Amino acid sequence: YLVGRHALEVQWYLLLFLLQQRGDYSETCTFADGFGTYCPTTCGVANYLNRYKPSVDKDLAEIENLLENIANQTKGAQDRVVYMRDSTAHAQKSSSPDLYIKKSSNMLDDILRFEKSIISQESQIYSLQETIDSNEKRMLQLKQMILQLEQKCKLPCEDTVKIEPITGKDCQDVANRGARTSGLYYIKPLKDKEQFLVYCEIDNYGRGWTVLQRRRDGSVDFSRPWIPYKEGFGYLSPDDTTEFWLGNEKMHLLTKQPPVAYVLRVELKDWDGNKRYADYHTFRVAPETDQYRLTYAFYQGGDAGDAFDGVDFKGDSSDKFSTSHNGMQFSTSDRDNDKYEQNCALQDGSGWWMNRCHAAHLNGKYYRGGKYSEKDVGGTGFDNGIIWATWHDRWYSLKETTMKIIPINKLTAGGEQNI
Ligand SMILES: [Ca+2]
Repeated sequence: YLVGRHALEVQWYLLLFLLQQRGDYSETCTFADGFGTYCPTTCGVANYLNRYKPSVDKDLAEIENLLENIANQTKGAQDRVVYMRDSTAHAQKSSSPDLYIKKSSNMLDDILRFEKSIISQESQIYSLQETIDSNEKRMLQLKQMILQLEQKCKLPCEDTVKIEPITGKDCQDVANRGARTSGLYYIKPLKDKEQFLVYCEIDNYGRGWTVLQRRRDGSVDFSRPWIPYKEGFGYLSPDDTTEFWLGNEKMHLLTKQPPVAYVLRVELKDWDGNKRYADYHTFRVAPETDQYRLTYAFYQGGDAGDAFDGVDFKGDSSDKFSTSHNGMQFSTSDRDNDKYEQNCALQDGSGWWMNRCHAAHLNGKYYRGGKYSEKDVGGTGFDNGIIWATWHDRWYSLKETTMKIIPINKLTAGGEQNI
């Protein structure tokens, strides 16, 4: 704006100067013909110059000033332009506009991100809605099941286990009274106060075995203290599919009945399906006051060997004498009646007629596959499997065992001795 104004002023002064320079009249000069009528002579020009020189000089000086001024202004303007250009470039490079661009692009990014998260949340909401729907369906099904169960519960209670109606003082007595099928029976030994349930194995020859112990699959924990071993534990089943210990007290009541003497048959099955047995004549379990001591008259036979008589284990102090079982009291982790400085039943996690400790151990820990090692025992070095050491060695745990009794006079009934 300033520059423009000064430029106009300059033009105006130049015009004035030119008009003033025009001199048609001079007092000191004479006209020359050759110069033309309307053109001043050199003298006229000189006069004209002399006359107007001071004011022209002045004007020129003024103009010079003005020009200088303008030049200054122009320089200032140029400087300003340069400054503005530089500052614009600078601003574009680093400062505020960039910041705003950044800010706005950040905002765009944010918007994009929000859009994305909205979309993903929408799909989450959708899948959650589906879950809710399926849960509602399930709840509906459960409610229906509850209703059905409630209706069932309103029905009178029924015993789903079939218990045979015939009873006796043992399973042979039950068989003698006409029972022909194996299953669950109540028996009441002589001098017993109340009857109890047993599994009776009744064969085609009319023999009735009363089953005292059953191992089949390791489903029952045989690591139990004195009271459970006294009263019995595990499960009786009408189809002989479950594991149990009938109980020391019941064994005592059964085997003390005069004048009957019982044979104990131990039946064993290994992991290859081989079966063996061992019979013991006049098997008895003493009363609790004598710690349910085991006694028998002699080993009556069988192909499993007489492990109750102990085995000489080479390589350690366990010999035949200290691993025999006849005459041993019953021991559990909480009642040490063994012949060992320490507690065999505690070490082996079982209850048994422990000596120091055993060659037969039918209440031992259940090891699948048979062979086990000191490592499996947990580094204690104590053989704690289901052992019958006259057949498989003590680092082999048997798959199935049965302990059952029958009156001696019935053992050979039907001419069939082995099962
Ligand atoms: Ca001891």
